[in-house]
Amino acid sequence: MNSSEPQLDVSMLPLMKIHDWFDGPYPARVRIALAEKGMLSRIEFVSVNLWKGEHKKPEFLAINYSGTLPVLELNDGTLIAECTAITQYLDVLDGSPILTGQTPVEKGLIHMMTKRAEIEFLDAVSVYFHHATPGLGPQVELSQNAEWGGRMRDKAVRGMHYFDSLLKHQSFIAGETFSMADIAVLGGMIFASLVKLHVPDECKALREWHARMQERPSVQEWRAMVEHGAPQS
Ligand code: GTS
Repeated sequence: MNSSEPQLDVSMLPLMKIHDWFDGPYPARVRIALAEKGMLSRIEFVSVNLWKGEHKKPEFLAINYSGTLPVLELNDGTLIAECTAITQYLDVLDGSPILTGQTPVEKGLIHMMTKRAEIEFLDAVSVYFHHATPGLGPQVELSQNAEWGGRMRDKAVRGMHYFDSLLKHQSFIAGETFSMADIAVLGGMIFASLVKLHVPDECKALREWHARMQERPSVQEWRAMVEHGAPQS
């Protein structure tokens, strides 16, 4: 947003709901985006317990056909799933800071790199978790394919090398500005850490970027929410 444009008074926004699970890597993406925008106070979090398989129950599938978290619920009942779509919605509500790009080129590059972060890294770690580890447990993981999960683990490690190669020449994942694409790779790093998938020592640029990301107030706010622990249910 240009400094000449009026800033949105976030406190005037109606309350919105986010259906998510407090320490999930995908939920982290939206929580970090909300913290970047100073919008956490406008959100009521509704817990969907992944470990109990609540996201696969008919009541939740009516909210999100894909049976995944997070989902944004607006006051009028509109439901927006998919981290990218939610971030895009929040960005249009309040352009400070912009996370999805200002110019057509920035928007295109950020969208591309976010998708790449998902395909090459975050989603691959997720498939590894669900298929080649106990995942969410036998009550939830009803059809596993360990061989495919193992291949996705290898893909995720290749993805880490790819992002490392980019970060040798630029400050952020989609160029010189922090964006939704950085948050998507952060989601991958959060998931990798949960499943103990080590970032290769030689990926120095990726490690340096990750350390820099930990200094952002939004990431610290997210971490504090996680450390606060699971909500009572
Ligand atoms: N493409 C979706 C998005 O971007 O929102 C993926 C969402 C997703 O996979 N969310 C995870 C989920 O619901 C949440 S978490 O694992 O990060 O906590 N996983 C449950 C499952 O059974 O796949």
